[in-house]
Amino acid sequence: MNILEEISALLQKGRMKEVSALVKKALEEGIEAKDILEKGLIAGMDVVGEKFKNNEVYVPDVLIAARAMYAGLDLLRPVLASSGIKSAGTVVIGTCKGDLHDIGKNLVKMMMEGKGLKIIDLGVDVPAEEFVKAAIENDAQVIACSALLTTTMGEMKNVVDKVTEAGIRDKVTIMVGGAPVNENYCKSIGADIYRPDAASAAEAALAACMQK
Ligand code: B1M
Repeated sequence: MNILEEISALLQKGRMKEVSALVKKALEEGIEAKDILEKGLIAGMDVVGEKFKNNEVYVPDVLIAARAMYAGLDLLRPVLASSGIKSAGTVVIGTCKGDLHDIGKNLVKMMMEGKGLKIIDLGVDVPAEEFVKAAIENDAQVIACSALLTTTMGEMKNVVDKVTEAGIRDKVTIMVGGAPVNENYCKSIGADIYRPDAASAAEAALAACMQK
């Protein structure tokens, strides 16, 4: 097993300290930060995402793996920034106005980061206007809205309307998700993508960024 495969394997087990040490070692050995990111950290997070989708691992496993990913990312970030490597795309994410549930949203965010996307996390209780403002300011390709309450998913329609009003509808893909949301709802409000879980949401966001 080479060092990048080792990083991937340790990340999958959530071994934060070892991931951090091996990322440092890989940098010292002159391995490119981009390769450490893609073939080590992202590759490991992809496996975790797939297992999570198939119910082979659960929320705590993903959170622990994500913590290991962040430990590695912290070391790579300055190197990636100075080498001018661009992220795969930008996603504005948040939980809709009135809604304080953020565990699922954070999982989606972590999986997206694991795909090499830049994430602007607006947190919880986010009104439609804030999604649109952040998308414009950050030149985002995707707005990702999470809702866990039937009483707050309506804000997703407002996001679609505000994006249209702002004249950026053709520039931004609107993704929706969360327990009460489904494909029919997504279509009925004119959003673009519904995904039921964090791993498939991250895959779809990456694909959407590539198309824009
Ligand atoms: Co609340 N809560 N809660 N709650 N809570 C639910 C959602 C509920 C179903 C419980 C129940 O009644 N059985 C119910 C909603 C009913 C409804 O509207 N249909 C409910 C309620 C009613 C409430 C309050 C109103 C309770 C009260 O005060 N009377 C209140 C509302 C507060 C508010 O938001 N304004 C409330 C409060 C809370 C806590 C604060 C205590 C806490 C949240 C803590 C936090 O998030 N920081 C909480 C919790 C933990 C839950 C349950 C138990 C768990 C939710 C969760 O985190 N699941 C939930 C019941 C349940 O689901 N069993 C419940 C794990 C998480 C990984 O799943 O978020 O679905 P989920 O995310 C998944 C997918 O949905 C998807 O990917 C994730 C991972 O694969 N996904 C996306 C999520 N967002 C996505 C976005 C995407 C794509 C995929 O693209 C953009």
